[in-house]
Amino acid sequence: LFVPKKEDRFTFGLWTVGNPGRDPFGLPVREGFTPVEAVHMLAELGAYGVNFHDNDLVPIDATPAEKERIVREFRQALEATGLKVPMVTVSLFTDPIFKDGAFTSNDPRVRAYAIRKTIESMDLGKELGAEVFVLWGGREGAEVDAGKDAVDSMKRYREAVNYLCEYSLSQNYGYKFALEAKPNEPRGDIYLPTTGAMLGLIATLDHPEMVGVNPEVAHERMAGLNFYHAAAQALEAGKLFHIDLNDQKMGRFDQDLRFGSDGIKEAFFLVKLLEDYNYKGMLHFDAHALRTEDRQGVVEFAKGNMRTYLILKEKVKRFNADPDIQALLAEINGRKLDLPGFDFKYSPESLQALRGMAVDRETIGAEGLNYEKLDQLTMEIIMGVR
Ligand code: GCO
Ligand code: MN
Ligand code: MN
Ligand code: MN
Repeated sequence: LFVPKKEDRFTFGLWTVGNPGRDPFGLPVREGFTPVEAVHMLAELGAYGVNFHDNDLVPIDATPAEKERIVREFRQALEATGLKVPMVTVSLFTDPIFKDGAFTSNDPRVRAYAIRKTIESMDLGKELGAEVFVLWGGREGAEVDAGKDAVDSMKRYREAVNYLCEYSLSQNYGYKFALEAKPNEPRGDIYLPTTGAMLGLIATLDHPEMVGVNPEVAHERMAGLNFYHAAAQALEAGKLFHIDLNDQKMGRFDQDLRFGSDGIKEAFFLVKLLEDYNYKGMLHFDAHALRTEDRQGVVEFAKGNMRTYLILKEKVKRFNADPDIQALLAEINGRKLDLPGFDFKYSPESLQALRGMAVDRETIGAEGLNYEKLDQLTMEIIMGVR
């Protein structure tokens, strides 16, 4: 029970299980899993794939011969285990050249280098079969607004994404780009801080159909937002190309906690959204094992993410099949209330019906909605007594 299978489409970043437990205050506490070790460990646990930033696999200063050897050994591990690489991304934040941004840097040399580094990552990703390319603008932001014009930054960001779309088209790569928002960390303020902001930008691109979002639980919660709502908006817009699952306490530093380990109720509604609406993309865990853990703890962490998803999926089934809950929902949501001549679509006739409609404000305003009971029943499902 709750044992992950390939069909569950669970993926992890090389940077997640590879994390040696370094933080801004402390040194590494363990050996992170190398790319080849990560592939074997994750395959054994039943994951579907691994994703990476260019430099999680190939160091930024690798020679062509080193790169060739690293990619060959990685590919052999993939072939031996059947693990896939569904998504690739690019580090535009680690190297000092990106200290004031990549696509939004004031320095055109940095912007050009960032685009070149990204297209080289796209090439690498294609070699390994990736279909989604994530762009997380970790350094695209500012602490000193006097130094960077936020309007220019939007124009530069758009220009870069347009360039990348054209490149993908020119090479017949067929990539879907997924833009990942985050409000802050590592910058004081990151541009395009929320999934909603990304959706707004996408509509202004040359090829909006090629670009969607990669929302992350922790990032919306850092901004004090409801992640389930953000993901729902993206899904409804046909833009949920990828998703970063993890967990986070509101108002804290970027925690990257194991999925479902903090906000279990929101995690439940997220899983319900993804399952009820048949999300077909990857279920990617962008989380890190706690710094208290050794390598065995990292394995437990990886298992725990997937297990929690599968448990919540089972809870969603229970919720959807619960007769008391369904009866309540039918009462709350499913009442057939006829509004003669009016159907929420504008026409002169519907307008006339709307104007003439009798509305009993006081009766409607006084109706109880039974949400207390519904919410308690939901909690009892989650807590495991229903
Ligand atoms: C973070 C981000 C990153 C990105 C990754 C993919 O908070 O550090 O979530 O982990 O997801 O860089 O582009
Ligand atoms: Mn994150
Ligand atoms: Mn993080
Ligand atoms: Mn992420």
